[in-house]
Amino acid sequence: MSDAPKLVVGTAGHIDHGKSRLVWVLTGTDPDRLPEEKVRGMTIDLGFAHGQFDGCDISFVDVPGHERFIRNMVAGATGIDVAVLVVAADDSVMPQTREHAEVLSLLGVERCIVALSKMDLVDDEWADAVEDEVRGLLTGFGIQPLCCVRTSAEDGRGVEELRGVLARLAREQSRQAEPYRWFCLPIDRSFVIPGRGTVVTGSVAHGTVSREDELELWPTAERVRVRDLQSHHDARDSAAGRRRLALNLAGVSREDVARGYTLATPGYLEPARFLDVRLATLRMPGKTRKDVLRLRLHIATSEVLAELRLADKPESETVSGVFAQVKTAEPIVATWGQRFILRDESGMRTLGGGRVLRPVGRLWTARRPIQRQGLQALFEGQPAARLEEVIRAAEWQPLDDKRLSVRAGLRDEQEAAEMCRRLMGAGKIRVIEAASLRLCVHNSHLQALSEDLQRRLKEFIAANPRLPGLARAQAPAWMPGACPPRLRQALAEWWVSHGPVTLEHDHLVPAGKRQELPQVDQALLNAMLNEFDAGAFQPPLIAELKCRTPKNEKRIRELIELSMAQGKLVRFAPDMWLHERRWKELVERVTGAIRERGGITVADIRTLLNSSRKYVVPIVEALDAAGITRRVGDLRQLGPKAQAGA
Ligand SMILES: Nc1nc2c(ncn2[C@@H]2O[C@H](COP(=O)(O)OP(=O)(O)OP(=O)(O)O)[C@@H](O)[C@H]2O)c(=O)[nH]1
Ligand SMILES: [Mg+2]
Repeated sequence: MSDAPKLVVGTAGHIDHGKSRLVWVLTGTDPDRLPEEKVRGMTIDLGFAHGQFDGCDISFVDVPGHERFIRNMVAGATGIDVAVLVVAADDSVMPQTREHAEVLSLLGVERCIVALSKMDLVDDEWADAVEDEVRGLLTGFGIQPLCCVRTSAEDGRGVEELRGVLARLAREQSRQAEPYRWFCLPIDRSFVIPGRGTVVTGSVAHGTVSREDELELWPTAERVRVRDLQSHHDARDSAAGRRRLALNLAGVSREDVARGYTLATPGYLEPARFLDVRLATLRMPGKTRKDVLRLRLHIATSEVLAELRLADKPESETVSGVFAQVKTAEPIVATWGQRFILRDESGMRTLGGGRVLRPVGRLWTARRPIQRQGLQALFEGQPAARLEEVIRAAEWQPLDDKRLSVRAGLRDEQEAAEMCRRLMGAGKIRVIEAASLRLCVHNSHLQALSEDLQRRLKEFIAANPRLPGLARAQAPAWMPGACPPRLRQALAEWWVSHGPVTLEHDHLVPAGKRQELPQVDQALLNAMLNEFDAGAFQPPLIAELKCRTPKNEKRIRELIELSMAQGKLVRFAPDMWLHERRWKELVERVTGAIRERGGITVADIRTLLNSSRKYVVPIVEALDAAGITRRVGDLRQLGPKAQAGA
C-alpha cells in the first residue's frame, strides 16, 4: 500500500441509526462480520472496513450502538482520528447518541462529523431541527462538529460529500507531527490464521514498526517478534503512523493475547496498579459519601475493575476538574495525558472520564500524601515542569530516558535527555551514575538527604568521640534504603564531595568541626604514641603497652584506629603497628641499603633494624605489599613504589 494520507475514522451513534450501513455504502464492505450480527441485524463487536477516497486511505472502525456493548464502542473509539456521529434523521438524538458523544468528548476526539442518516425518510425542514438538536448536544460536550452531512444509504445522497470531507481531513492530518516516536498499538482483536499463527489488530497510536521488530506485549511484558505486518490485507515491510494494522506475531500463542493488550517498542511502558488522574467529569449518584468508588476503567482497548479515590471530598454528585487516584484490579500500562472512561461496576452506565497524570503512581497514604502541587504541574505545566515533577516523584528510583519520556509526555528519549540536561543546568536536578545505572534525582531530595546526613553525622561523632569521624567506606550504608545498592556508593561520593562535610584521613566529619578528643583520651593517646616511638622497630603489642590497663583496652584500640586514620601509626601486620616516624625511617634505611648493595636478605634487614624475626618477617612482607621492595630469590630489591633517592 502507498504512503497516501491516512485517517482512522470511527462511527458513533444510537442503535439502528445506520452506522454500519453508512460504512458499507462508503467502502463497499459490510463491517458486520459476525454471523450473529447478520442474523440480529445489529452490530455487537467492532467492525472494520477501508476505502480509498481521492487518493487517501481511510480506515473505518464501526462500533455497536446498543447500550450493552458500549465497552466495545469505547475500545474502538480509542484509536480514531475522526468520529462520524451518525444520527438517524427520523429519530434524532437518542440515549446512546448522547452517551457516545460524551465518550468521544472524554476521549478527546475533537474532530467530529455529524452524519444525518436516513434522509430518505424525512424532509429538509425536519432535518434542520434534528441538526440543531445534534449540534446543541455536541456543543454541550465541548465538541464543535466540523460539518454536518445529510446522507441516505437508500438513495446514496451525501455519500460522495462525506468521502470528500474525510479525504480532506486525511490530507490535513498527514501534515501533522505524531505525538510520540515509539511504536504503540492497543490491540482490539486477536485471532489465529492456520499455518501463520497469532495475528493481532488495532489502530496504531503512534510510531513505526517493521518486520522482525521485537516488541513488548503488555501487561505481561512478554517479548514478541513481528513476523509479518499488513495494512488492509497489503503485506508491508514496515508501517509508520496512525492506521489500522494487523501484525502476525511470533513468540505468543492465541491464549496469551486478547483485546486490551498493548504492543509497544521495548523499554517505554511500565505496568502499574496506581494511576494519578485528573477527572474531566464524574457522576456519583448517591455515592458522594463513599471514600472509595468501585467502577470500571476503560483505557485504550482495555477494561479493568478499579477503585477510585478523590483527592478531596466531593461537594456534589457531579464533580469536574478534580484530582483522583485509580487503583486497578490488575496491572495496566498507560502514558501521561492518556484519556480514559469510567463506567459503573456493572458496566451499565458511563460515569465520566479524564486524563492520566501519573501513569505509574504510588498509593496515597498518610505518610506519602497526595502531591497536589506535583499533580498541578503534571496537569498544566510545560514539558520541562512535567519532567521535573516526574523526577521529583521518582525520588531514588532510577528511570531511563525512555520511561521518563512516557511519564512526562515527551516525544522520545532524546527529548527527555535534552530536557534533563537543561534541568541540570538550571540546578533543578542532578545525575548520579554508576555501572550503567543512572539516577536523575531532584535537588530537593539531595538537599533533604544532606541535611539528614549532617544531623546523623553530628550525632555519630558526639556518640563516638574517639573515632576520627565516619569511615568513608561506611558512607554508602548511610544512603537511603530506596536508592538501589549499586548507586549508593556514587551517592555517598556525591555527599563527600558536595555535602557540608570534610574528609580527614579518609573519615568524614561535619565541615568546620574538628573532632576533639576528651582530655583523658588525649593523655592516653600521647602516652601510647610515645611508647610506639620508643619501641622503634620492636614496637609494643597491645598487651605490652604500659599505658594499657584492663579498663582501657577498648579505648586503646579505638585510639590506635584514630592514630592510623590520622597517619600517626602504620599497621604492618594484624595487631602490629609502627610509629609513623619509625616507618619512614625504616623505609629510608631499607631502600638506602638496597641502593648501596643492590639487594639484601631478610637477615640483613634484621641487622639493619636491630629487630627480631617476629617483627622483621611481617615488616618485609608489608614492604613487599606496599611495592617498596620486591622479592627476587632470597634477596629484596627496590620495588616499583620505592621513591627515587628516598
Ligand atoms: N431508509 C433507510 N434505512 C436505513 C438507512 N441506513 C440504514 N438503514 C436501515 O436501518 C437499519 C439499521 O442500520 P444499521 O446500519 O445496521 O444500524 P447501526 O447504526 O449500525 O446499528 P447498530 O450497529 O446495531 O448500532 C437497517 O435496517 C438499515 O437498512 C438509510 O439511509 N435509509
Ligand atoms: Mg452497526
